[in-house]
Amino acid sequence: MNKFLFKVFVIAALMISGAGYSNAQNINLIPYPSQVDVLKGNCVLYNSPLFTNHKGLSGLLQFFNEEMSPLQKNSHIPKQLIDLKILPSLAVYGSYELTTFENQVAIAAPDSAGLFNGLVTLLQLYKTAKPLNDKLVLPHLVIHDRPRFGWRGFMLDESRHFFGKQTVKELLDWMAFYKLNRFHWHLSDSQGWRIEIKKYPLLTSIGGIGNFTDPLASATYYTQEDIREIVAYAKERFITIIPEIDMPGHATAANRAYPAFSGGDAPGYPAFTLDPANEETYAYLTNILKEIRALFPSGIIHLGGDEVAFGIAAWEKNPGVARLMAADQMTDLNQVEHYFLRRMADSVLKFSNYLMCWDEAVPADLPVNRTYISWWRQNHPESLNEAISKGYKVVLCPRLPLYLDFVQDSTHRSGRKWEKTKFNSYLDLYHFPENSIAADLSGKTNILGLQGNLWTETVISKKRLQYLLFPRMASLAEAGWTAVPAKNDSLFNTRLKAHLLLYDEKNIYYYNPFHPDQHPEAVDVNTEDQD
Ligand code: TNX
Repeated sequence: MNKFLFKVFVIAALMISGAGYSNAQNINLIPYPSQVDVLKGNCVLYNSPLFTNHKGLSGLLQFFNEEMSPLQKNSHIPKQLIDLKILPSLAVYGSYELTTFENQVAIAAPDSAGLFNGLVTLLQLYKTAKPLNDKLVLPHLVIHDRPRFGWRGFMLDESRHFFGKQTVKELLDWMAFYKLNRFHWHLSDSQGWRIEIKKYPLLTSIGGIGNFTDPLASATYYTQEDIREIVAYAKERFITIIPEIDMPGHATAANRAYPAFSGGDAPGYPAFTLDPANEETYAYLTNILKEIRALFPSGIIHLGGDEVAFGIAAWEKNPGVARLMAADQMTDLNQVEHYFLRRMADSVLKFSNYLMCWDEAVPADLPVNRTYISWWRQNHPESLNEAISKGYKVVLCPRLPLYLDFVQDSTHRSGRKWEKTKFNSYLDLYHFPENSIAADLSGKTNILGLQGNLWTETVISKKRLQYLLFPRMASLAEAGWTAVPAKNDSLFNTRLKAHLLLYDEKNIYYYNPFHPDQHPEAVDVNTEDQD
């Protein structure tokens, strides 16, 4: 071996042993950072909240300190000073550098999102380290980190079942803990309308009644005050909320409240759509969305647009639709569906920066620069390709492997499977998008990122909600953040085992892939014989 090769060999060996050392030293970070250098020596810190002398940055510490306070058994131990620096030279939004040394910690980032991400990394180091007499001994570390995708999302359906403020806040905490930064909130569907609209109070008093398993359950919904509180809570955690008001399908609950705007009944789908031929429908929906816009600073409104086909047969019997088609020379109902979406886009984009739709809307020719597409139909790859080639920005959330209402093991009896056998294991999520047709697209700028979606037809209890989400939220996090070369099943498993202990501490009812019997499947609804 010549000298040069020998050097390369030694450096490679050092790097590999460095990675091994990281794990041995409990660097149980999820998502794993781009680069972790473990240097000689330790960093000894107090097991206590942080403070900074930068007045403008102290708000960033709130999440960290709230998470730390239950761990602090002794109230006399001093707060720990942290050195936070904004360094605009570090280019990627959300990236950071974290150094732990002697008894100090420093985080530098180009923006406050990056500082927050660095603090979350520190929080994970704290939580997975063993305190010794109120002190934490961490290795001397230098971490350079940057996200793979800008959009690292999670969607919760609160129409099918309603979970409420406390649960949503807990989920936002976990999202922040895992550097997930987009919360897509499915607030309306056929089974219930969940957000107060002042101009149309029946949407909640009547539309809020019922859920997927009990159509007579008393009305549940968020008041506008609740929404503001949750939006502020999310903001402290650097999470942007994208509200969804599903239209023109999945609208039965809204139509129960205001039947004048219903598109009519289709077999098996009563009052499923909104009426595309009634001019007043557009004014009504625009008024609703104006109130929504005022509540959500994200400036992105998701209009749904999915599965309209389920209820579209009703439009065949609607004389208004026939007139509309004749007047606009439309030849099929699909064109009417697209006309509806374009009309809504026109009015929404007057007051909202962006709109978002499920991928059925790709052929509708919505404004490309101001529409984001959620690609969910993994069985329609052509829809993703069409979205990309038309220039839409896309969030990847294909059912396989990103739907969290799908079961995570072949033996599970409750939840969805695809074609009776396919399900979404925690490793299937972990390997996204490399294991999908989106693999080649992931470097493209059109891909905003990815998102896991929890539909809640089969989820009534918090126990089951947790069972479906944990540990798959950890997989989702690493899929969204960690660059491919740093993804590794066995190292992920090691780190995940340390995170399962954190779930135990918080009494989370999770699926343990290493000991499936630890928590038997949480079953609210047995779906064994259904699709
Ligand atoms: C399809 S995903 C739906 C939802 C269901 C989900 C169940 C999407 C845009 N529409 O309405 O809840 O499947 O997996």
